[in-house]
Amino acid sequence: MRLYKSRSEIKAMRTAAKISAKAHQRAMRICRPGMMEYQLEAEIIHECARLGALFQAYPAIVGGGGNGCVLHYIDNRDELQDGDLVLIDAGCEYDYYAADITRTFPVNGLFSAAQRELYELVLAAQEAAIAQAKSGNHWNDPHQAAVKVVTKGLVELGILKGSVPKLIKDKAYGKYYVHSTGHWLGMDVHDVGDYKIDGEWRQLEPGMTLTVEPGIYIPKGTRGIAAKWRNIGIRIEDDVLVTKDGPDVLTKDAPKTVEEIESLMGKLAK
Ligand SMILES: [Mn+2]
Repeated sequence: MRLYKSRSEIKAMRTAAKISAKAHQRAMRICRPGMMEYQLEAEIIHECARLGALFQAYPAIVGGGGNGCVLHYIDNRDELQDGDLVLIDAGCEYDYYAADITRTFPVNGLFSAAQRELYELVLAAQEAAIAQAKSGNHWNDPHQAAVKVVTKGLVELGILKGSVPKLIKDKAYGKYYVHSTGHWLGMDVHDVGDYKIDGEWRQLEPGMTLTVEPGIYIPKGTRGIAAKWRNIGIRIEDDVLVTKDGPDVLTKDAPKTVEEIESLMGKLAK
């Protein structure tokens, strides 16, 4: 029952998504080097509460620099450094329904060349994955689409070496892409429902809602790659409703292109 959302459930999820997207916008607008991670968390909570969502769906993750590589980092107690990215995974609950959004953006408002290259790779992977979140496809199709884009991109950037099909087969991307691409979303942030039926990936059907959230994580001590790639954790996560007309991105109000982010943060002409 919880896997197939009714019209009123979708309405609540849309509201949770819209409020959470506004909270991410607020964090981007306010972020400055020298702020503390918990101060951005406070801005997220403030904006959600201001818009009528008094509860977060889960503890917010606000990780600057290498903290963005720690998957369930909720300490949120470090200072945000000039030149680093910050990863925020936060969403509110509205009428008992959850939103779950991740955005990654530069603390100072401007991506470095290396950050931008990796960011645009994750974004391309996410867009490819979202395009596969459609009725009739299987649960794992978005993940496979993301893996393909990430692997090809990491080879082009010189971070992985070898043939793309072989690297995919060997799961070589797994060194940097350390989780899967999503989960069911609803009353719980990781909602109930089977991902496989009789050992086969389940088919996506209208009314199902899932997250699409590829990421690339390159911690400080990573060996064998150029220094410019290190200390970078990037994840981009949206909430998608499967409809008969294709994927409906409920969280599209949270900026995610480089231009949208730099413009909102005041580094590009409006
Ligand atoms: Mn998630």
